[in-house]
Amino acid sequence: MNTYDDDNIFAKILRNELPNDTVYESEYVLAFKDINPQAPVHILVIPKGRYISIDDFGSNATAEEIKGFYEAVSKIVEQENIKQDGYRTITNTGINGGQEVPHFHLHILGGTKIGVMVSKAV
Ligand code: DGP
Repeated sequence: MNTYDDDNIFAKILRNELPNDTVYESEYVLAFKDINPQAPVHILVIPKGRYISIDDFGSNATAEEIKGFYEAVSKIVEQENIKQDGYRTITNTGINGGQEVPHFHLHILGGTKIGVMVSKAV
């Protein structure tokens, strides 16, 4: 997957063609509740730019976009009251990573103890 797919679900959400439950928005990111939550707090943070994966974002995003992304994460964990007790962030990438939506996104999971880091792959 080397070319950004403008028809992916998160691109449609960014264009307001699909609804979402927004918890935070800035010039650089949109953050909304995962449709299939795996924890009491399960938020997806996505850059507004067209990036497929974390490595695409790291290689091609501007310094402002990268800073804006991580500043948003800091604000969201404060806003959602999960900073004190902790939380997990996950970014799935490509086939082996189990990425379903080819627009870079960070899962933020919290509100309870999150289980084992990975299920056994083999
Ligand atoms: P990943 O496997 O890392 O690509 O996770 C994609 C996540 O996106 C998955 O947890 C479910 C979520 N998701 C898929 N479609 C939608 C949608 O239309 N709205 C919202 N809010 N979340 C979605």
